[in-house]
Amino acid sequence: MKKRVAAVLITTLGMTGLASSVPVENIAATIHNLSNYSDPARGGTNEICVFCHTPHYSNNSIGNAPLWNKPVSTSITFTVYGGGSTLANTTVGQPGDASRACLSCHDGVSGVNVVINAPGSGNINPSGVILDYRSSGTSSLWRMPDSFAIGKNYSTRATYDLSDDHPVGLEYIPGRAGLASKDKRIDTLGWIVSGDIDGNGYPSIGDLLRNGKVECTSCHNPHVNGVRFLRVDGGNSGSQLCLTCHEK
Ligand code: HEC
Ligand code: HEC
Ligand code: HEC
Ligand code: HEC
Ligand SMILES: [Ca+2]
Ligand SMILES: [Ca+2]
Ligand SMILES: [Ca+2]
Repeated sequence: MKKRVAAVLITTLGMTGLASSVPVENIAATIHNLSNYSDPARGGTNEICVFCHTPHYSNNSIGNAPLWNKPVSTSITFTVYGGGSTLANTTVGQPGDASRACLSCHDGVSGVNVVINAPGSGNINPSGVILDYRSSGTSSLWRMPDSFAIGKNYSTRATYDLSDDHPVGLEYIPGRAGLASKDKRIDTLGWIVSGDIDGNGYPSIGDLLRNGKVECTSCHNPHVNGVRFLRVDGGNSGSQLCLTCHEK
């Protein structure tokens, strides 16, 4: 009898989506709180969002990166995964805007400490104002260390190289590479999404895509206080992140 009650309870919780928790957005507590390493006395700031977003004079040439406060070179050509196609012959294009936003720090070339609109009256420059970060002061760029510079090739150190990374800038075609339906529900699997992007009424794989494509923000959420900014609770434990899309 007791067992039965427990089973009913679990089912009810599962139905309301409470059974598995989703990661919490609390950027202040993460390594993306760059203000922890920025000294206002050396031209830095105690603001958090400003390293990526600004209320005014934002970079509106880059979609899917809201109120973006960094210069982003959309003209740079990256070496892409698989020479431009996967085993299943899906075309791998240049990284989309959402990925370019991450790469504006994670390419290993651009300054992590460069913004368009710095805190305080004025101090705006579309090609970049330098803020203090990890004692850089305001005259030197602080570039991403190798192990976080996704935009480089880890072995050869070639720049603008995404050939050694999970493909981005490619369409999500269910069935290929064991990919699940875009309508698969994922909050119950511990995922957090950034809105009902595909409009089907609930958190789904379609909400992970940007213009129908896999980008950095499909797997990561830059505000989440969790393992490697991954969108799923507990990170890739048991490869749950991979298995959500690839039913292998
Ligand atoms: C390290 C860079 C970075 C920092 C710092 C950052 N964000 Fe974001 N933010 C992003 C990116 C990239 C996106 C686009 C995410 C996507 O496509 O899912 C985004 C999206 C958003 C969105 C719209 C989509 C959503 O997730 O709701 C809001 C609102 C937002 N950020 C608010 C903030 C606020 C407020 C702060 C400071 C407390 C902040 N962000 C700090 C990178 C950052
Ligand atoms: C404003 C610059 C900036 C932007 C934009 C940015 N990051 Fe970061 N990110 C950092 C810094 C700085 C670190 C820490 C590097 C270090 O510790 O030396 C970091 C670390 C990380 C880490 C490693 C976390 C860990 O626990 O090891 C991941 C994953 C990450 N970022 C993903 C992303 C993704 C995905 C995006 C885009 C949605 C993004 N970042 C955008 C600056 C940025
Ligand atoms: C298909 C999912 C997926 C996509 C797409 C993806 N990542 Fe990741 N990323 C991961 C996982 C999983 C890890 C954790 C790897 C680990 O623990 O070694 C990770 C780790 C990282 C790290 C920490 C370095 C490491 O491996 O320890 C950074 C930085 C990062 N990602 C940035 C990015 C950026 C920038 C993009 C877009 C160009 C991106 N990621 C696209 C899944 C993804
Ligand atoms: C958001 C969904 C998503 C997630 C999460 C995801 N992938 Fe993928 N993956 C894709 C898509 C889309 C493709 C392209 C499939 C195709 O059409 O060939 C792909 C392709 C691949 C391929 C085949 C590449 C080729 O050359 O054919 C491998 C291997 C792979 N992913 C491994 C992983 C691993 C490992 C993880 C977890 C770290 C992961 N994926 C997480 C969407 C995802
Ligand atoms: Ca200003
Ligand atoms: Ca790379
Ligand atoms: Ca949805």
